[in-house]
Amino acid sequence: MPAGQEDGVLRIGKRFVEIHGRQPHCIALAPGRVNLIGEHIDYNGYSVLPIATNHTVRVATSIDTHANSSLRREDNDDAGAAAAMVDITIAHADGEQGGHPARRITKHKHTGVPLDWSGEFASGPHWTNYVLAGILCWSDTDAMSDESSSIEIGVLVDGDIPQAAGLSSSSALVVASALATLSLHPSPPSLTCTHIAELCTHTERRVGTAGGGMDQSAIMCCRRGAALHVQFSPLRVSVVPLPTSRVVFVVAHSLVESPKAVQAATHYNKRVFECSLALAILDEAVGGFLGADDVVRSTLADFQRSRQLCHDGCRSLVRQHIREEAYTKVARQGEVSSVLGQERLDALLRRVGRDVWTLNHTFQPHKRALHVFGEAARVAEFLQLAEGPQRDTDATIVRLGELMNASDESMRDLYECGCPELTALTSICRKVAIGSRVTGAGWGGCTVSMVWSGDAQRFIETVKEGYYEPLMRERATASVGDDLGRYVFVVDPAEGAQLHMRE
Ligand code: NG1
Ligand code: MG
Repeated sequence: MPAGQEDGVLRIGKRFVEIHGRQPHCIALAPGRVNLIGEHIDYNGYSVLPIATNHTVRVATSIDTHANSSLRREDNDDAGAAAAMVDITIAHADGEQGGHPARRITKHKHTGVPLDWSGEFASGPHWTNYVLAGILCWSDTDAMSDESSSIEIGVLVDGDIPQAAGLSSSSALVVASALATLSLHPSPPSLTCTHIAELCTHTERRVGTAGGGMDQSAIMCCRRGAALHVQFSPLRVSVVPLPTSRVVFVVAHSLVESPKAVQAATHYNKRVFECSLALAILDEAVGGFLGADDVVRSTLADFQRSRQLCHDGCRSLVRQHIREEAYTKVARQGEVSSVLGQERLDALLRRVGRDVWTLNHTFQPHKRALHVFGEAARVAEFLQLAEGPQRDTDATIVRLGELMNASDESMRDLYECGCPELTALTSICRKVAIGSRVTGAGWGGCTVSMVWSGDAQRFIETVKEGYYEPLMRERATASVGDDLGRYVFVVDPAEGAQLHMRE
């Protein structure tokens, strides 16, 4: 374990005892991730290319089961009746002052009635929702549903992944929480890293975003010094070498936070809906095969595969069949519910949430689908070059940079998930970088730039002078000073999540 991480493990172990009054049984570490290319295409079924960062979320847990008879009386439903319960206490090392208030969740088990956790997530965004989602990876297991015993789970979270920055602090929290409660699973050794990633992807949707599986896969399965090619349906991962003898990847935070769960209905989930709308229109154009369930389950990648088209062929179909002008909710020719039909619309809204319908009035399937097919083509080319015999040559590296820049432009212009600060930041980054783009969902957060190794320091200085210093002056904050290293840093591609069991 790298030295910094060892300290983190020791620290969380000590704090756990102070806060929960007992030793933790498990400590799990999960890294952040930076996506090099392939944005907003995982939920469309297309492969992506992330790396794990050196930041981690750490989750320590203790899990105790008590036979029913030893239950504390005051915790019971009706006085005297020994109802088995699940009792979860989640705390953060930063505490309330650090914006992470603790939370206790108790649930009574009732014979024959499965536990319903939806209310816990419906009470609004709370940082602990990600922890609960991670624990609930295993909610169908005996330990959670067995009515003959109560279960008490203590959780403590610590970590240093910047939040709401597109570096996946939320998924890291889900994955670390799932790993640290792995013993709730009846047969943990049978689980592979992709299996856990799939469970985590599924469970994180409880928090409210209809995400793809990139983050959880990267966080579980990444390997040191390399990128991870993540393919979907079925989920597969493979390690991709990077030209790291020649270039470094540098992250720079725009300092604009993008709280994805809070804005889901108007930002992220709306995009998921728009892509499904594009799929339904394309499907209609070629014969209308997709029923209500299929339109939820199928992706634009499935469409491409089933029609045996190349990416450009798909883009031509988009231009031919999906009108450029927005599709509106109101009844007129070509409006959304008549395109989808009520049944398919309802099925889609069950996936992305009704608020997507309530809070939005226009939808842009044309632009979104053009981004998706274009981005899928860029990932394919990036991968081919990164794995090809010429992978360390100047020409290849310059082309990888161009692909990153093109990805960024497409996110800004077609997917419309940028913001003015990100536009300013990437253009400053490109003064030195070979290529630079927004990483993660967008609307704020971080950029990732590919920089010649010898230029790393000049890159950092340029971004400091061109972006952070003017921003600090504008915000009347003294200076960037010691914080610079938290805003802009070279990523040394790290290993995926790890679990430490304690005696
Ligand atoms: P971030 O950057 O963590 O918000 C989200 C999704 C990914 C992917 C990217 C965009 C989750 C957990 N993560 O990531 O699946 O779609 O946006 O490429 O929903
Ligand atoms: Mg996230």
